[in-house]
Amino acid sequence: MTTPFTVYTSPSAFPNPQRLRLFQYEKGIQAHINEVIYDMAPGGDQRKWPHLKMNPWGETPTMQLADGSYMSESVAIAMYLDNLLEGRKLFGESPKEQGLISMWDSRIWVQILYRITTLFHVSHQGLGPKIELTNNPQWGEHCRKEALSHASLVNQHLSDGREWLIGGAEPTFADITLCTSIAFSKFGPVQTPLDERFEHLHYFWQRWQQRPSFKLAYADGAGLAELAHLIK
Ligand SMILES: N[C@@H](CCC(=O)N[C@@H](CS)C(=O)NCC(=O)O)C(=O)O
Repeated sequence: MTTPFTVYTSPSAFPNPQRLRLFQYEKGIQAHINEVIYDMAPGGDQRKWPHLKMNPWGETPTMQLADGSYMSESVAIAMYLDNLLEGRKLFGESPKEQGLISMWDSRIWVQILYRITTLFHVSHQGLGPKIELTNNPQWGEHCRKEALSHASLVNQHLSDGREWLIGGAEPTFADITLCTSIAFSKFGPVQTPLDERFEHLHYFWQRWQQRPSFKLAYADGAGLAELAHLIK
């Protein structure tokens, strides 16, 4: 069977591609997608000209559509596939659900995930000398504090007993962004494990680990010892 979409992507330790990967398993559309996994570090495949021709931003994930055109940005790709393909709508059914999911997703992406990835990039040389150009540990510490203070607000929001950010029985795309933020908060040089700091983020992280989508999406272990049992 030919798959209509090719996604140029990363190992699961990289949080933005991982948002898309967890989305595809949660929605059950993995049969439509052919993944090409890059050597991001130290290889830097995403910064070489064949990839830059597809996405001048030099980032993953980048998706090729059946008509040969390209789309990038995790949210844009996931939203497109959510609207196009059968299955549960992870960006919401009603206008209110869609608004709330977008609200939580923006908060978590801007104030937690982007902060943590910036901490990673400016505090270390994690992607290697071909790519990491800026070293600014003080900025990294500022980002760590911001991520923690916003994670505290999310923890408070989850303290009313709800399982997922907008309530309901199943996770939405905003929950996916939060899940990948927690995973990356534990990664290598970041070492700010949000689930160890915040009780309700701990239960949220445990809840995700029970889901078949999580087990498939993190099947390479994401470089985390606690997920090594998922490696086949
Ligand atoms: N806003 C983009 C961010 C994509 C992004 O930052 N991807 C990272 C992996 S998490 C990447 O490709 N980094 C490699 C690099 O910048 O060279 C999205 O949501 O997809």
